[in-house]
Amino acid sequence: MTIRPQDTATRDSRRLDGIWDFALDPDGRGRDEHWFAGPLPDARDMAVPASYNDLVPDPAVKNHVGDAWYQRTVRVPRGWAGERIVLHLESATHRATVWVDDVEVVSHEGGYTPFEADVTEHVTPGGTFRLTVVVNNELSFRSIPPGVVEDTEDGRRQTYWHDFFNYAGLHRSVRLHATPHDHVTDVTVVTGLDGSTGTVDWSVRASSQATPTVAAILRDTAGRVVEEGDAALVAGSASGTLTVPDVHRWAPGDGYLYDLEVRIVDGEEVLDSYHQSVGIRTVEVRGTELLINGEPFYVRGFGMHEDHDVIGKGHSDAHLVHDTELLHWIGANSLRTSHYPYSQDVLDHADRHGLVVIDEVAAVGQNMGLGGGIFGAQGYTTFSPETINDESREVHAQAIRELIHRDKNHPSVVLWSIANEPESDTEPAEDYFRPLFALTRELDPTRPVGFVNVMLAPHGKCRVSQFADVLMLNRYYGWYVHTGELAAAERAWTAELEAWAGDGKPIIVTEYGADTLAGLHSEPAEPWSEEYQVAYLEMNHKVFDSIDAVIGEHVWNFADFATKAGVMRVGGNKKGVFTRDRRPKTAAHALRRRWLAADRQG
Ligand code: GCB
Repeated sequence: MTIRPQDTATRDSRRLDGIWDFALDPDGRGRDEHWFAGPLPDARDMAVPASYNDLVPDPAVKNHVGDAWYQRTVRVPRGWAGERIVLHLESATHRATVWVDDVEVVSHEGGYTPFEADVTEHVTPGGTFRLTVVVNNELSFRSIPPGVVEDTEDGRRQTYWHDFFNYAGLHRSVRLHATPHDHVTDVTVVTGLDGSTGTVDWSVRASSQATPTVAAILRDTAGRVVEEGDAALVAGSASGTLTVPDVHRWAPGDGYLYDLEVRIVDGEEVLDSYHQSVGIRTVEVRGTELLINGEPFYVRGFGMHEDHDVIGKGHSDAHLVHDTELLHWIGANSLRTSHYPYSQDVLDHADRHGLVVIDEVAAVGQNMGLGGGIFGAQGYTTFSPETINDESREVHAQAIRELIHRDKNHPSVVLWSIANEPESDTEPAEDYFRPLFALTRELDPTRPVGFVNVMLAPHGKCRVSQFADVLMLNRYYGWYVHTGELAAAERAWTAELEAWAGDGKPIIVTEYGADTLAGLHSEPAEPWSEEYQVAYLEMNHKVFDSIDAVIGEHVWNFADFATKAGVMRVGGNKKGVFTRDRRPKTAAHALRRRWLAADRQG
C-alpha cells in the first residue's frame, strides 16, 4: 500500500511524465529476452500519461493484447543523498512489472490503483538509471474486470463483458520521490460533528527506528492553527482527536477543507512532515434517507468514464477542470466513478468542489447474462470453479482494500460500490458477495456500502441487495426494454421501483439513459434522436418524483464514450448528455433546468 507523494518541508517529488520509449511485445518475448536490460528494440515514442491505444493509427496498437514496454532514463536529484527514494506509479492498466536498470523492483495487479517500490538501494543521487515498465492488458477470470484471451488464426483476441474500450497503458503520473528514512507511511482521518463542534480522529502509521512523537496540527484555509495535539509513536502508530469549535463543515456544494499536518518529531527536530486535507462531515443512512451532516441529500449527476479523444483513459488536468465546470453548469452535485477507481486528482478536485462521489471498484462484467450492454448468454457460467471463483474473489477483495486505503480520507466519497451489474440472482452470487460486503464494512465502518444492481435481477430475485445499505439500480425502461414506448416503460418502471421501495432502503438510480446521436432530430420523438433523450429523461424523472425512497438520479452517461466495436454501438456508446468532445445535446439543457430548479429549492 502507498501514500501519495508530496512536496513538503521534508519531502520532494519529481514527475516522470513526458515522452517515453515504447514497444509492443505481441509474442511475449520481452521478459525472456530481458528487454529491461537495454534499450527497447524498435522503440517508438509514447506519451505518459495516456492510453497507448489511440496514439498510433494502427490496429496492431489499438487492439494489442499482451505486454507493452515503456522505458526512459531518469536522473536522481543530487540533493537526495541520504534520503529514502521511492518510485511511485499512480496506475498501470491492468498490471505491471517495473525494473530499475536490471533489477526487478515491483509488480502490481489491478489497473486503477497506485503502487510503489523503495529503490534507495538501486539508485545513486546525482546519477541516472534506466526505468522500464512492462504493462499487460490481458483480462482473465482472475482479473478485475474479467475477460478471456483467445488465440485465433489472426492473432490473439480479447473478449470482455464491460461496455467500454479496454484502454491500457500508464494512465496516470509516474513519480520519483524522496522521503526521510523516518517517515509517515499512512494517515487516516475520521470526522464527526456535535452541533457546531467538529472532531477529527487522526491516526498515523510511521516507519521509524527511534520512538519519537507524532504531532498533528489542523489549520483552516487561511493557514491559522485551529487545534493541535500529539501522541507517542508506539509500535509504529499514534493517534488522537482534535476538536474544532465553530466548525466550517464540508458539505455538498461547499468543499471546505482543513489542512492536517502530521509531523514525526524527535525533540526539536522534525523528521517528517505530511499534509492531509480534511473535510469535516458525517454520512449516515437512516430509513430511506442518505444523510450528509444529518441532512437528507438528493443525489443528482452522472455515471461517468475517464474517457477522451486521443488520450483514452489518460489523466489530464485540463479535461478534469473542464468536466467539473460542466458538472457545475448543469447543476450536478455528484458522480459515480463508473466502473473503476478514478485518478486521485479527480477525488481531490471533488473534495475541493463539494462534489459527492460514489466510489466504485473495477468489478464490472461479472455477469455472463450480459455482454457490453447487450443481453444474451456468453456461453460461460459466471460463478464456478473454472470461471469467477474463490481466487477471483481474493483479487476482488484486494481491489477493495486498495480502493479504501487510497480513498478513505476523501470527504467527497460517501458510498462504496463494490461491483457494477454482477450476476446477483443466484446462490453462488450470494456466497461470492457476502464476505466482500463484510470486508468492506470492516475496512471502513464509517461509510455505507452497496453494489449496482442489474435489470436481470429485479426485486424479489436479487439475492445480493440484502447486504447493501443503499440500493443502486441501473434501469433502461424505454431503451433496452419498451424501446420507444414511454407510457409502457413508465408503468413497468413505477411498478418495479415501488417494489424496491418496500425494502425500506434509500434507492439511487445509478443508470438510466438513451443512446442519442447528436444532431439527429425527430418529431415525434424517436429513439436515437435528441428529442427522445429529453422525453426519456422526463419520463424517468416523473417516476422518481413519485417515489419517496428514490433519493438519487445519475444519468448514464455524462458524455459519449469509446467502446469496442459492435453492432450495438455506433462509434461508441452514445448515451452521453454531452458528446465525447463535451458539446451539450438538447438533454443537457433540459437536465440543467431540472437540476438548477432543485438546487434553488434546496
Ligand atoms: C449498463 C452498464 C454500462 C453500459 C450501459 C449501456 O448497464 O452498467 O456500463 O454502458 O448499461 O449503455 O448499455
